[in-house]
Amino acid sequence: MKVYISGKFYDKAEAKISVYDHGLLYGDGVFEGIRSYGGKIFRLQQHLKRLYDSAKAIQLVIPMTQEELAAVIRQTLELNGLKDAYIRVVVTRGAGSLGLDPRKTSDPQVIVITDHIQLYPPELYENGLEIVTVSTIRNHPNALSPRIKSLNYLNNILAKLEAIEAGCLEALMLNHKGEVAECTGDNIFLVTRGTLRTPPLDAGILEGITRNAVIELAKRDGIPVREDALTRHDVYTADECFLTGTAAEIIPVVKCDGRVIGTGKPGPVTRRLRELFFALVREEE
Ligand code: PXG
Repeated sequence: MKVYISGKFYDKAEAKISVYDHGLLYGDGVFEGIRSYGGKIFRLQQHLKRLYDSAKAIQLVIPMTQEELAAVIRQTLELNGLKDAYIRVVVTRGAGSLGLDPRKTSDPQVIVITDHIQLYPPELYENGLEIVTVSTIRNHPNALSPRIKSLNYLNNILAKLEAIEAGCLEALMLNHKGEVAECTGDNIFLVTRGTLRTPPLDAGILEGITRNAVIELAKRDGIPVREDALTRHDVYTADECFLTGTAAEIIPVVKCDGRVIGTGKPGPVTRRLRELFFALVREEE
């Protein structure tokens, strides 16, 4: 597998960047996770927009245009002969002297990795996942905006560790107001009496591209959608629950904090949206 780093392709084992890169030293950088299905890259323009917006928010100038980066991503997929792939784009602040000051860096690095990803065992997509609310709250939006997809994922990793400690594969994270925010790498949806509900962006969440696609698909299919502040009580008493993310796609949740959600089996709305989603990714480019 070849990896692109700032203008050149390297074998996976040779793909390296400086230990002085502030991406490594401070998590100073941004990234995207993107999927391609049958050679079609799902919503590439939206991923690039989010990447460039994240970079703008941390005053990082990506040293190529969105069009140039799109071309590099396509070239990397082609070189690796990949049609169904997970694409990781990373932009670091670049190597510099020690000390936080981003002005003491030069050469932001642009990295494109194309590979496969299997986040959860296939049977969980059939039977549903169990999640647990963790004590680590999602980053306060006034401290580090969850809208920025930065290289500093410790907030989410701390939550993931708590979930694993509790015997679950995913964590439900609340925001600073105690409302439901999102999971460590996925957005959350509920179905209550036929209405699809998901936390609004001002709950302090990442604006997931899969989230937006699911909202669109539901509306087009005549399913009412509400972006509402949600509580854990809403999760416990929902008829259905599922998570969305590029890596996880759409995965049903059947238990939260020991409470069985709905029938304890993936529900009809979740199944329907999964079908519509997999049809969409195959047809859209
Ligand atoms: N919330 C957070 C905090 C995320 O990191 C999503 C929601 C879903 O967004 P998209 O645009 O993908 O629908 C993400 C993105 C992983 C992993 O290995 C997950 C993400 C990113 C990188 C790695 O689980 N999720």
